[in-house]
Amino acid sequence: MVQKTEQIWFDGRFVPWGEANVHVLTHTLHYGVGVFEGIRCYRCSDGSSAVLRLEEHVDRFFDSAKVVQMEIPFSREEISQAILDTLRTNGLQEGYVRPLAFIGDGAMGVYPGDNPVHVIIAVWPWGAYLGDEALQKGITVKTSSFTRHHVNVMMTKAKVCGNYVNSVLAKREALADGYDESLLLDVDGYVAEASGENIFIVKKSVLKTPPLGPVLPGITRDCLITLARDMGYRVQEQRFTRDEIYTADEAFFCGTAAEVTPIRELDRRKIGPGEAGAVTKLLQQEFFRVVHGDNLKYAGWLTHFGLE
Ligand code: PPE
Repeated sequence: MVQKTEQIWFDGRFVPWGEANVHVLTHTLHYGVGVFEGIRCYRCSDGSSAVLRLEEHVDRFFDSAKVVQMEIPFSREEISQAILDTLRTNGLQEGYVRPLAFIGDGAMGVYPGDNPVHVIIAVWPWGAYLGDEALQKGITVKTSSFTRHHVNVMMTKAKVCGNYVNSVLAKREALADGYDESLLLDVDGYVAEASGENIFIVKKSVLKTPPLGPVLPGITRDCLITLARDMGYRVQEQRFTRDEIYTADEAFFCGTAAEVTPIRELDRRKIGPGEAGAVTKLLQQEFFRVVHGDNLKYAGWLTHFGLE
């Protein structure tokens, strides 16, 4: 169960958590055209709190809306401010932020007509997405029987609600079969991403991640490419196949919710020695240092805010 906070920002006003409701004929509920973001805020070691890469998340939110032709009735600045206000109002020092834009009720039928676009921002405490042990020891993964979207079936660069039906199918299948997470291949059979994470592999100290074809342009992915290169590793954005993961030295997933999660097993084959890899652990450590404000080189990735 999600851990409730007090207030949800709803079209420019704060509404108590329990009263942030919509009509059952909300267009997005029926047809899936809505866009959302997932953002983390961290408690820094100096006692302040900071949102990680706020500007990039807000930009992607507006880009996603543009792709599906939704007009968000607020400016980027207003949404950024509202995110900080929602964290402050709820006194949340560390947690997750979920902005969502959706098409309200009015016309029914696929064509949304002039139905209003609403925006909500909810925040809640959210620990390790796949469990604390996952961050330490790594997870088991199954290649999904579901294929990731073709780039011309869904708009894969946009974080659209409806795109996630594919993720839910894959995740349910993986959990039902006793794995922690699913790995989806693209329509050509190459590795794409997980249900809610991007993937990297490491072989002989070279990192590889699939290029931005059918995968979400992950902001954590971008952080890690930068960090890895700055740490002196070669990083290739290149297609690879599932058997390259079987024989990689290391593999890991990354995302806002999942942070940096090692993969210890794919399809019952151990990756390397079957535990979190050395490069993965170094990157994970560096990522956590950065998000907690302990590496000033990346201070620009953090938007600090004070609690009321
Ligand atoms: N791929 C997918 C499909 C995806 O959903 C995410 C984020 C990523 C990659 C990584 O993107 P980024 O967060 O910008 O690094 N998934 C979000 C939703 C997870 C959920 O279960 O809800 C997230 O991590 O916030």
